Formats: sequence, C-alpha cells, structure tokens
Amino acid sequence: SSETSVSASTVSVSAAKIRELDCDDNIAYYIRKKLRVWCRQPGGQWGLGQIQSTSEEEAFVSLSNGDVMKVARSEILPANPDILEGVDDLIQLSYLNEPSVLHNLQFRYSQEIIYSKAGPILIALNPFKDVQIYGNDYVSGYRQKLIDSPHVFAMADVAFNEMMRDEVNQSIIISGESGSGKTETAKFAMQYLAALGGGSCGIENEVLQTNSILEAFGNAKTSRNDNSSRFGKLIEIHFSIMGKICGAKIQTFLLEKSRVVQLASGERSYHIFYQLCAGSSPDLKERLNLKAANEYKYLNQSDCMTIDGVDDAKRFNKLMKALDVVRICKEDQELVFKMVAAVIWLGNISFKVTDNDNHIEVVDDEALNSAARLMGCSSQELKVTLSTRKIQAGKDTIAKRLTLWQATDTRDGLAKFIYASLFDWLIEQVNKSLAVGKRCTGRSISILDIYGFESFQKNSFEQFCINYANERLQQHFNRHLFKLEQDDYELDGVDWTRVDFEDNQVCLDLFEKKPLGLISLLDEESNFPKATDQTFANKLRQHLKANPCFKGERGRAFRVCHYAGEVLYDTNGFLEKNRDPLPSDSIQLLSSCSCQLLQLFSKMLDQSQKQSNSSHIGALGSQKQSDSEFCPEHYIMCCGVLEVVRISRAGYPTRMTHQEFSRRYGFLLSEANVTQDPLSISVSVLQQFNVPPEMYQVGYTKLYLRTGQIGALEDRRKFLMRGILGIQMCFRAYLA
Ligand code: AOV
Ligand code: MG
Repeated sequence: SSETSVSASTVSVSAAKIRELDCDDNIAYYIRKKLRVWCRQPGGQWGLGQIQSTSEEEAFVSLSNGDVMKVARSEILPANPDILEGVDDLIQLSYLNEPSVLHNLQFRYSQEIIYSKAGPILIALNPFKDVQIYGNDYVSGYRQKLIDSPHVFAMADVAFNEMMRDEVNQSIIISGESGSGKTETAKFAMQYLAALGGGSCGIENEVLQTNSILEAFGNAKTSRNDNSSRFGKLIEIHFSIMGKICGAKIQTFLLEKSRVVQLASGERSYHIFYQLCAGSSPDLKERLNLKAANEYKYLNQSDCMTIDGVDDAKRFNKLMKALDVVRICKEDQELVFKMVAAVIWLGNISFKVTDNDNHIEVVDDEALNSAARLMGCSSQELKVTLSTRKIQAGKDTIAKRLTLWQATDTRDGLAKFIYASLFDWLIEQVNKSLAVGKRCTGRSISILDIYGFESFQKNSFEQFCINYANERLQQHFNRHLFKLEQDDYELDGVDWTRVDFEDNQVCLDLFEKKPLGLISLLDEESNFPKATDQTFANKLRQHLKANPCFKGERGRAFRVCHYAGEVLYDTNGFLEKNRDPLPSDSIQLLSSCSCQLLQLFSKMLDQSQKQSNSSHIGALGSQKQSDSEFCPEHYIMCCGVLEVVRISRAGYPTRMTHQEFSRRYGFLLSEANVTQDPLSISVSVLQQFNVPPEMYQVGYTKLYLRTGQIGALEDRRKFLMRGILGIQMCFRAYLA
C-alpha cells in the first residue's frame, strides 16, 4: 500500500498539447494597459511584444526587437508581469500558457537553475554539465531547511518526512524521455536518503554502490545518451522505525537483450564488456583468455568502442569495489566475469557453408574452444548444438543440419539468454545482500526509474516495448495527479469544479485490449507458424483502424500516437523478437555444462516455460537507430505540466483525515474542545489560527488545504513542541 506522494519529472511534451488556458482575457485591456503578450511567429516559436492595434481577426504586435508583426488573434496569449520572471513554482504564474511556462523554465535554466516546481511535481532540466549543487553542504542545507529552492533533495526530504510522520510508504516516480536525466535524478535522491538514513552499519553505502553494478550490466551508450538505461528499475529502500536505512530491494524489468548481439552504428553494448576487456588484471585476462574489446564481433560491429570522457578500466575497478561492498564473494565475481567472457567469445564463433542449401559447419577455432571452456562443456558438444537440431521422426530422433541463418540465430540466442539470465541472477545476489533489513518493520521509499520514451527514424520492437512502458507510467501519473485527486474531492463532498485533463486511456487500449489490441494480436501472430511480420501488419490494419491512436501505413509499418508524440514502427522482426525461443537443444546443452550458473539458468528457464506458454514480451532488443531530431522546445516543455499546475493551483494539495489533523494539531487549541469530535476540533484549530476560509475545505472525512497552509501550522506546532521538550529537559536537570 505505497502512496505516491512526491514526483520528480524531467520533461517532454508534444506541441499538440498546447492549450490556451487564459484566452478569455480582453485584448482591449491589454492595449490600454500596455501589457505584454506572447505571439506565435511563423517559425512556430513565441515572441514577446505589445499589441498596438487590432482588427476583427488580427492584431499588430510590436516585438521587443522593434519589429511590428501581424498575428492572428488566436495566436496571442497573455504574458506574465516582469515581477513573476523566473518564479520557483509555476503555480505562482498569473498566466498559465505554454510560452509563459516555457519562458519561465528557460529563464531559470539560463541562470543555471535546473529545478522548478509545478505544484506537487518537480521539474528537472538536464544541465548537461556538472553543477555544484549536490555536495554535503546542500544535503545539510536542505535537511535543516536553510535552503528552500526546488531541488531533488527537497523532494526526497519531503518523502522522508512524510514517511516518518504519517508512517506511509512513499514513492518517487521519475519520467521523461531518453537522456533527460532520470537515472541521475534517481541517484541524487538516493544520495540524499542515504545521508539522512545513514547509520553505523554502513548498509546505506551498499545501497548506493548498487548503482555502479546496475549501470555496468544494464546501461549502454545509445545515440541519445552515453549512459542509457536499457532496463527499468524500482528500488525500494527500507527504513527502520527510527528512520535509519536497514535494507533495500531492487526489482528490474525488461532488459533489452538484443543489444548483446546486435548494435546500431555509433552505439555500444553493455558497459561491462568494455570494462572487463579494459580493466581486468593480467591473471583474470589469462583465465578468461580475454582479448581487447575490438577483437570481439559483438562489440566491434558498431565502430564505437569508447565513450568520450569515460575510462572503462577505471570503471571496472569501481565495479569490483562495488561488488565487494555488496558482499558478492570473489568466487561469484569470477563466475560472473566468466559468463561475460563466454558471451563475447560465442559471438566470435563462425560458420562455414558446406553445400548449396546453405548448411554449415562450425569453424573449429579459438572462439569455439574458449566459449566451450568458459561454459564448461566440450567444444564438440557446443559444435553439435550450434550446427544441428534434433527432431522427432516417429520413434527416432534425428539430427537435422542447420543453415547459416539458423545456426547464427541459435548462437545469438544462447548469448542473449546467458547474458539476460546473468543480469537477473546478479540482481538476485545483490538483493540477498541487501535483505538484511527484512526483519525491520519500518517503512520504505521506492524510486522508479525506467527507460525513457524513444523515437528514432526507425523504431522496432524495442521502442514498442519501451514506449508502451512509458505510456503506462504516464497513465499512472495522470490518474494519480488528476483523476484520483478529483474523485477524492467529490467522494468527500467537497465542492470542486471539474477540470478537464488529457488521459491516455485510448492509447493504452490500443495496446492492451483483448483480443483486439496490439499486444494480443502480436501474441496471437507469434503463435501462428505461418505468420510473418507482413501478415502481422495487415492484421493490425484490419482490426485496429477504428482506434484514433492507430494509423496503418503502407507495407509493414504502423503509427502510434503516444502521449509524447507520434512514432512510426516497423514490424520487421517483431514476431521473432516476441517469440524469442531458445531451442531445446540449447537448453539441454546448458543443463549439461559444468558451470553451475548455466545449470541454474537452464533450470529456471525450464520452470518458467512450464509456468507459462505465452510469448516473451520481455524480449527487448535493438536495431538500427539513427539520431532523432533534437528539439530543445520539445525537450523542455513538459507533457501535462500545464494541467498539473492548473489543478494544483485550483485544488487543495494537502489533505488529512479529521482524526489525523485533530491528533496532530488539536493540542494547539487554547481551550479544550468539549465535544472531542475530530471534525469540530479541526475546524476550531483552523479558526484559532485564522486560516482564511478560501484556503481550506472541510470534507466528510478529510480536511483539504491549499498549498502552504500546513507549513504555517507545522511551524507553530514545532515551536510549541520545542517548548514542551525544553520544559521536560529542565525538569530532568532539576531532578538530577
Ligand atoms: P535518462 O536516465 O533519463 O536516460 P540520464 O540520467 O542517464 O538520462 O542522463 C543522461 C546524462 O545527462 C548523464 O549521463 C549526465 O551526463 C547528464 N545529466 C543528467 N542529469 C544531470 C545533472 N543533474 N547534473 C549533471 N549532469 C546531468 V534513458 O536511461 O536513456 O531514458 O533509457
Ligand atoms: Mg536512465
């Protein structure tokens, strides 16, 4: 029963989301008062100016650079007065419209202020450079409330305080497109919580060190981000009743597997491969028969071996330290590196075509021998698995020779399976180490950091899965912030004028409807032996054309209108990636390997296949990705930020049940309340402290307060509590 109470959001929006919020202002008034307005210029950008004169449909606006422009009246929006330039919280703006919000964020960004608030949401803009705002001075500054400008520390502080005060689990949800800074934000939040919840046992350091491990094995350089997360993670940090970190649990989702075997040009595979090749000791290198990274085909296919400013060898040392800190024993570390080396050696195994039907033989070379040795099987066994498939013919089993394509697929399938299983296993080991606090009965703060929305020139199954995950997250956001909010008011009998908001339910229906949704249809086609990517695309066109978020295209393509923009998908490879089968011959080989990890992986697969015969929607992969257009405005404007601000300003973000409120503040009353009824105690408190009636609403069960009101009461309470504490201390001193 965790409650989302604070949210970090890095921002993204589609231009289609522009909404005129304050358009009913009288233009004549603007002319008379010489007020500033925003007007949209032919290039689409917004310019600041003053209206000089108007006709029925148009207005003449003099821009700040002296030009006078004719603009349609519908393209004019009111600008905020100078005094509101760069406000901390967008809620404070008099006029909430896209150019005003954009301008405010840009104004702050130009002064290197990367954080702003939008009501309950924190907006973080990626500074793309080191900013000196994360040191211990900032930690204590926010802890002691000496600094109050928006910051991820401030948000983590609220989460911590509310967890302690209300004894309710908290979650921090981070959304935003790829490269916007989600993972960095997550780490800063963890840093702050570790500083707050640090104790003597050092577990907080273990929790922080997991980041190096997760990133080494689950992050890679893409064309959008040198350190792109290729999996989703939810990290749950456990606190004791005293507020000390006592453990953690990491959950991961959908690692992009195909990156292990296939790379787009300019991108890299998972960092660990390059780190291991660059940083392992001569001894370890010898044991794994390791070469330089550029000698491995899985790694050198993309012509990108290094990342500017990153020293893979140093990162490897950091990783080894992190593994030590989380108490992964040396034997297990060796096993992990062995598997990593086995994967890249598998990729170097080559095939020789021996007949006109494209049948192959495995080349008997260093790659084959090294892979087999690392996996703990004989070269012969590996050779047979990669070149033949056993099939049942009546009572007999016969070995059918594989073609070049089938053999390559079998080899790559093995490599992907080993790597993805290794990733899961490693997380499990880390979790075992961090589970020391399981017995502590305190509370938790969870941080969700997934892969961000992606749109490239060519988008495949991987983007399909990533963007679906983001679509779901967006709905959670919407639901949480808008719908639940309003429903809550209404249920509790609070007067509330409905505010419209954009939900993405239609898009989610497109994905999730059964039996006629994208995922059901994909699963159905994947189970159909004769199906191809083309028949899949045809089926989509046939069944989904009524959904406004779907657009069939010619050939194998289709379009989806996501909340963050329209994406064109190519169904090429969808069925294969969704099926992601591992032939039984490969499973048998793994179970017969002397490496105990591989035995375990094959057992786990066996079990999971018994449990479900549905497709592997988790089979994320990669494909040729080209640079997507980088548009700063698209990057900066936040999807839904306007709505969030609007609802927060109109609404009552703080709410407490009458019981909670009266228990917490009732003692502040100067006269004891005779009725002892929580509701009337609440009302008396509000009256005694002169909280203006427009600042709260009294519901049947809860009290609803506008932003800022509870702070004043808390100050008052703290002041009085300090008094009480002081008196007690005096007493003790006196008695002693
Ligand atoms: P992401 O998590 O949102 O992308 P990251 O958190 O990896 O994005 O950020 C990308 C890069 O931006 C980082 O490696 C930093 O160089 C820089 N950066 C982000 N935030 C900050 C900050 N607060 N201060 C300094 N540099 C920052 V993806 O994982 O691709 O969706 O799938
Ligand atoms: Mg990330």
